[in-house]
Amino acid sequence: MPEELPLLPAVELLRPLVEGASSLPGLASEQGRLSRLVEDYGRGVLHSERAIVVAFVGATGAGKSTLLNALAGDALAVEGTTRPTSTQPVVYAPEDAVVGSLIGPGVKSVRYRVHPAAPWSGQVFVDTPDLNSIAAEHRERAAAVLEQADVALVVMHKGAVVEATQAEFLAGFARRRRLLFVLNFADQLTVASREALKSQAARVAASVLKLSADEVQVFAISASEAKTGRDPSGEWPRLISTLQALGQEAGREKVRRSNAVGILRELSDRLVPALEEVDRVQRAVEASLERGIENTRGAFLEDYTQRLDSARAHLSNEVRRRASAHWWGPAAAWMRLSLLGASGLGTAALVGRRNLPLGLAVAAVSAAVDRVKEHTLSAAADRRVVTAEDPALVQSVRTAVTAARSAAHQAGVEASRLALPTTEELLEALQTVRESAWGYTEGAAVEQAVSRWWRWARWLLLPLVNLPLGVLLGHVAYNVIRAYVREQYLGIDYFLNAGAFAAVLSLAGALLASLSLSRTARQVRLLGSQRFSAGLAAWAEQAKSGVTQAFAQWREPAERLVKAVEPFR
Ligand SMILES: Nc1nc2c(ncn2[C@@H]2O[C@H](COP(=O)(O)OP(=O)(O)OP(=O)(O)O)[C@@H](O)[C@H]2O)c(=O)[nH]1
Ligand SMILES: [Mg+2]
Repeated sequence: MPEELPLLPAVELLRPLVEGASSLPGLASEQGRLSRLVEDYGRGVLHSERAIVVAFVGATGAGKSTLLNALAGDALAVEGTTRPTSTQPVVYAPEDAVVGSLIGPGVKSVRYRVHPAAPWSGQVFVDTPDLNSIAAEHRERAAAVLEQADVALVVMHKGAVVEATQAEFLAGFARRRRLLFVLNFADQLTVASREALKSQAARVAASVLKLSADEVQVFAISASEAKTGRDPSGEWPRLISTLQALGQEAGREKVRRSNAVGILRELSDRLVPALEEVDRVQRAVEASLERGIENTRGAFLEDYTQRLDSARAHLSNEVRRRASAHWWGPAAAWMRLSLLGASGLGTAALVGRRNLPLGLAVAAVSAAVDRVKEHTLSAAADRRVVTAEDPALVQSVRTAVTAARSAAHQAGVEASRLALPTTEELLEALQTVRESAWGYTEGAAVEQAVSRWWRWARWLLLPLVNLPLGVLLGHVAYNVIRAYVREQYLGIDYFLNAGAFAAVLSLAGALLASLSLSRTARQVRLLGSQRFSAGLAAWAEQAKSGVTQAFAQWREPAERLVKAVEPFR
């Protein structure tokens, strides 16, 4: 039973992921290479039925063209004694084979007729010149053609095994492609020197190309002798059967699959360090933003506490007003007033004893003044707490943003990539936090603190204030009844006196209640600061999470790609 192999991911899935991933820092310069890898992958996966593409690679004069001819059983390529003989890649393809992107500028294409009797005909052969012997500007082209081969036959002359210029290219090729090594000129070698050269070649190939020893197969043959049917080393049939196995359907599939897996591994090898690099950048940017924001947080909280302090009078008014709504009895009316309003009404009561209309006038004026004052206080508080902007704070936000930007810049990343918040955005969000904290302070915080006060005041303060008033009321009632019974007349002065006394008593009660509320007003400010502090924390979190999200989005394609490749590692 053959082992179940994981399904290769579709190239349509890989392509956008690779495109997305190539924006990672560290991969920008590899963009071209990465997209070539994907195209290469696509060719292998999509066209696994196509004839295998075999590239002949090696030093000039090693016998590449001769070996090609020997395999195809025909004089396809030009062999020569002049060096170099081949100067451009030539693609030899059977008449019905699809060659597609193999052919391009600087590449010659030749169609050939398949000889059924030939050792290994029917493949697409690419005869390449020695990379050393062609002009530098054509090397790229030759390398690009080679990159598209499924298998490379590395042909070695007696002495030269793998040359430096070839080695670099072949090392890259070997990571994802099948390589076969051919030691040519076996007709000129003794058995001993053949074996010595073969093992030397295997050693060098393994170390230079980073291959394991069992991946390096070296065949000692003579290409020129093979053309005439001779086989001085006896290794020709083994080479042919190895090649034939590659060319058959199962072999082709195996080659293409392992090539595709090689590409996936190479992709992942490039992405993993790039992702680590992004992690490093992310840590640096986030740490810098975090530091900057932490610094501003302390300053903003202190500033807000000061703002609340400056709105102290307004908040005390609010507390008194809310408390008076719970209260019952005549003191409630006084509590609604500020000290100024209360003393105005107190005066009115005293004046009223002598001159009622004047007293009423004083009361009306002081109530009106109190209203206006309250309104002014409230507007001033709004302005001081919410609107006023402190240049030092604006600067501290700007510093935080600039530091994060320069951290990104130092890591070689365009700050616009990272959704770093701007100073204006941060200040705007802060303003919202301030507004909502102020709304809470004026409303719910007052309500909450007053309820707490009312919990004890209703049992202690309320009876204390209302008891003397009750006694006075009882006394007046008693006098009225007694006067009625005795048929005496109680003058208006008596009632005015009693009324004034009641007013003074309730005023005293209201003052007592107001005094007991001073702790409550402090509590309101504390609750307000706490709310602002919580809002600030959320603000900081949001600023940071924007950056974290941007990084996550940036990394996503690369991460998905690495994950898709995981089963093939
Ligand atoms: N004695 C001997 N001569 C060989 C053998 N293989 C090739 N030759 C000769 O070596 C010379 C060079 O062979 P080519 O096939 O042209 O070499 P190449 O690798 O294609 O060289 P370039 O095209 O220049 O890169 C030719 O004269 C061949 O006849 C062999 O196995 N034994
Ligand atoms: Mg040649």
